[in-house]
Amino acid sequence: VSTEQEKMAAAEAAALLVEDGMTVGLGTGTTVAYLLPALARRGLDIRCVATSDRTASAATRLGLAVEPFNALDALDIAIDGADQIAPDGWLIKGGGGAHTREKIVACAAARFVVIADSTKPTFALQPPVPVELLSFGHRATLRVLGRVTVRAAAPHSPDGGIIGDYLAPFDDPGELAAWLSGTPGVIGHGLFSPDLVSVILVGHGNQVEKRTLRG
Ligand code: A5P
Repeated sequence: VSTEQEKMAAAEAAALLVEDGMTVGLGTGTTVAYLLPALARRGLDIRCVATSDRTASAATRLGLAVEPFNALDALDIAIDGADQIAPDGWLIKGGGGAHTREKIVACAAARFVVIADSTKPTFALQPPVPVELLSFGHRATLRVLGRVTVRAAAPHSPDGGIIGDYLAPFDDPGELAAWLSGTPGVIGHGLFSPDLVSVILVGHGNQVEKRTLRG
């Protein structure tokens, strides 16, 4: 069974958690790419918001109703991928640079569901940790942060922030998350706390492992 099949299996399991009438946050990435058709096939009456233009266009093409997030102040469920998943539920996200929007959407959702293939769980999170910096004074922010590289391919987020990757090794994701969040000029970072996460669905071969962190 390939990684792609594992992604698809996790995404299809997540699509089954969505019910008629729900407001749904759609994540970004190659795993979410399998979620969108699975959700569209269910033919539910749902209202969606998207964490990226890429997801918004793909969802719209499939017939899902995507609204600007400013039209809603809370979501019933959000479903998204992850780059790394620690045993205690800490995540690293933002490989695709959409982590600031992804965290806002995850936080707005009553249930945040993570979907992944079996390469994503890890014993301990490792750098890089994606960051988004305010453009104003970003060289000074970079100096404070120390080991951050600015992405060459897609240095800016759709909100104009500078996307980079924090590269220094760390032991405690909570401590690093608090320090990054407390540093002026840092708009967002890709460390997602277990407090945000409801369910983690990981494809393992033909099976989907479900871990429930909260109901
Ligand atoms: C996008 O910014 C990321 O947070 C993705 O959700 C994450 O990188 C997982 O992506 P894949 O599903 O493509 O692995």
